[in-house]
Amino acid sequence: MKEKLFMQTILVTGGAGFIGSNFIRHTLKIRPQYRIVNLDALTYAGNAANLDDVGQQMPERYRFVHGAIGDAEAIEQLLEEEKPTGIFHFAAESHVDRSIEGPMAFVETNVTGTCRLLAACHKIWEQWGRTEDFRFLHVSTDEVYGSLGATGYFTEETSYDPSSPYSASKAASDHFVRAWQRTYDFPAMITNCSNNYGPYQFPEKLIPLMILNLMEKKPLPVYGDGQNVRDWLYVIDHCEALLAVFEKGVPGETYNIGGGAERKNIDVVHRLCGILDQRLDRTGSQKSEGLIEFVADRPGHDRRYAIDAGKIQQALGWQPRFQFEEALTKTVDWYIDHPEWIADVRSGQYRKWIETNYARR
Ligand code: NAD
Ligand code: TDX
Repeated sequence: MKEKLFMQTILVTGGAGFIGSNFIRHTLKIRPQYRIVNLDALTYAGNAANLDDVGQQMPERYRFVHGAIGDAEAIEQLLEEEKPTGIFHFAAESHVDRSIEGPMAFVETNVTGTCRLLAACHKIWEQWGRTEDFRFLHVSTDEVYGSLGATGYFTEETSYDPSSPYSASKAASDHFVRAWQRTYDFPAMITNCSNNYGPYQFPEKLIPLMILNLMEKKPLPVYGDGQNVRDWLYVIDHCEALLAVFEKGVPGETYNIGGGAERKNIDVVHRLCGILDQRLDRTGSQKSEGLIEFVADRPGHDRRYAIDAGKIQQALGWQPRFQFEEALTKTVDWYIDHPEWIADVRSGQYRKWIETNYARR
């Protein structure tokens, strides 16, 4: 992609969620050439307050638009109005356990929603005369590859073999993105990354759930035998990898992004107990390990994920900068330092904030 000397607008979908909000905050900090429009439907996982300070500090570089990726007409209108040079597509239903309880929302948002977004973007890109520098970056997951045994890594050539309704819906969305690229030459790229952790993550995912439960001295539910392995990626490393793909990646290509930090769930939980005990001065009988409870396993629970990130490292020069133990401690400290964020999320107050601040387009 050619370097541009003027300010460019990029469109982010799902920017009020965990990764999207970190992406917007970090990108505005390290890339002065970007202005960001954030389109988010504000589902239970969207918290517009995640970017409240950004909106106040740089209103000229950040715009929030309340809307859904499935609303093709609104998307087309927004594209015409903003003329973005690219799209980072984060918006999704993202939690595996919720997909087991209610799969249809995952089909509607991740599959149908992504297709409607693709169709709208493709239509407008054609109207613009197939702008050469336009890029559509689809943010996906390593869960599309299914489960690994004790050895081996996911590469970009690994066959798709999703286990949960969530991962099946993400796999379907990846196939549609590829179809739009191959059929219409639409300049799309796909990234498949491992488990992210960091600030602003909704406390339904393992790490923030355990941190909040530890702070509140609640039980720590570990599924099955706790021996499942995840490859942890600090969210800022992920954001920098996405920028590298957007700026230097090749349309039609897929890039795997991993943190190179494979850990068993039970080891992550023990580590969190250690960090929280140290931070909250819990010693002797106050120590947190006693809160660990092994509970029924997740149905279809993938045993191990591990990413081979060789392609993005060699082709685009991206490497993770953060070590797991150091970034995990940084993450715990962020939650300890943000009691209001936790109180709003725990009480549901963050939803009321949204209702009073934004009206649906
Ligand atoms: P999240 O659940 O925290 O946020 C999702 C955001 O999308 C929310 O702000 C929500 O309001 C918004 N959204 C949902 N439906 C929408 C719709 N129809 N239209 C517009 N906005 C909508 O998710 P996350 O953890 O930040 O994940 C972001 C993306 O990264 C997802 O596509 C997910 O599949 C992918 N991913 C996440 C991880 C991870 O560890 N969290 C790992 C790999 C891939
Ligand atoms: O309470 C829990 N106890 C537990 O043992 C929870 C919530 C999870 N787990 C286990 C299940 C997994 O082995 O911890 C591991 C991580 O679970 P999640 O945080 O739910 O993540 P995972 O299912 O691995 O999926 C995540 O990474 C890939 C994201 O939610 C996805 O959006 C992403 O695509």
